[in-house]
Amino acid sequence: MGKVEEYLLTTRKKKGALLFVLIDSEVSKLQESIKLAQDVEKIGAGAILVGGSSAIDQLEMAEVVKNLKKSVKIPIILFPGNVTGVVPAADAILFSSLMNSENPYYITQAQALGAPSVLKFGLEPLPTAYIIIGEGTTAWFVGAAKGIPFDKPNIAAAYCLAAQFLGMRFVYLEAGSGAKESIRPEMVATVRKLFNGFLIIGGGIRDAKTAAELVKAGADALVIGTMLEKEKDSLTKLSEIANSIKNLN
Ligand code: 1GP
Repeated sequence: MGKVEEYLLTTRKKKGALLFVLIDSEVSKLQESIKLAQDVEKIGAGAILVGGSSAIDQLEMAEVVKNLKKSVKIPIILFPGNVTGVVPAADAILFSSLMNSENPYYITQAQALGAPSVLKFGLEPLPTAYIIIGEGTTAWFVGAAKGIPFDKPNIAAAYCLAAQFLGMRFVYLEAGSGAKESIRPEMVATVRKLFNGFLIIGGGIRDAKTAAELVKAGADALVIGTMLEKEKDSLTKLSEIANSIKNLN
């Protein structure tokens, strides 16, 4: 097990569920991204994810990652939507297979194309099953996903069990960036009963109540992106979310 994985598991055990903040290098300018990372670190974010399903500018992303790495102590974890999302200087990468894609490119081919760069850059691969819930988001469209309906927790649980049997230690249940609806706590609870690994939940999480419900249901980490880009007083809201999930389990 690598350093980042050990840090995530230890932090989860000692301090409760983690908050991951997603920075899209194409949405925010470099200085804004650095400031955001520093602010969210102060609030208690456990890691910064860099990526997004439409990220195409590899040079820009490499520059953002390099600078973020110098600016904060929490791990910088790549969250690539394609091989272009594999850049140097990060601590780790969500080395993901989009389990419910209908296009094999997103299940194994992009992974094969990106793996040599992961090795070359010395990135810690976190073996992750990426599973898209619902429809209509960029991740759903770009990844050609057969979105699992929000009200079908057993289907999600079956995918997570399959991921576990395949040796993946992380699952990321994704409603999609800016999703109107976030993953439901019922789905998280159903998955939690079967999946023993690290469970990441993201997409459409904007408030403390939802965050607390998801953690109570069994999430190990929540990903917040759009709320920080779009809402006023977003850092205050992030603090509320951080407080709401403290000491929950
Ligand atoms: C997207 O799950 C992440 O990949 C974050 O979603 O932008 O809706 O917070 P939001």
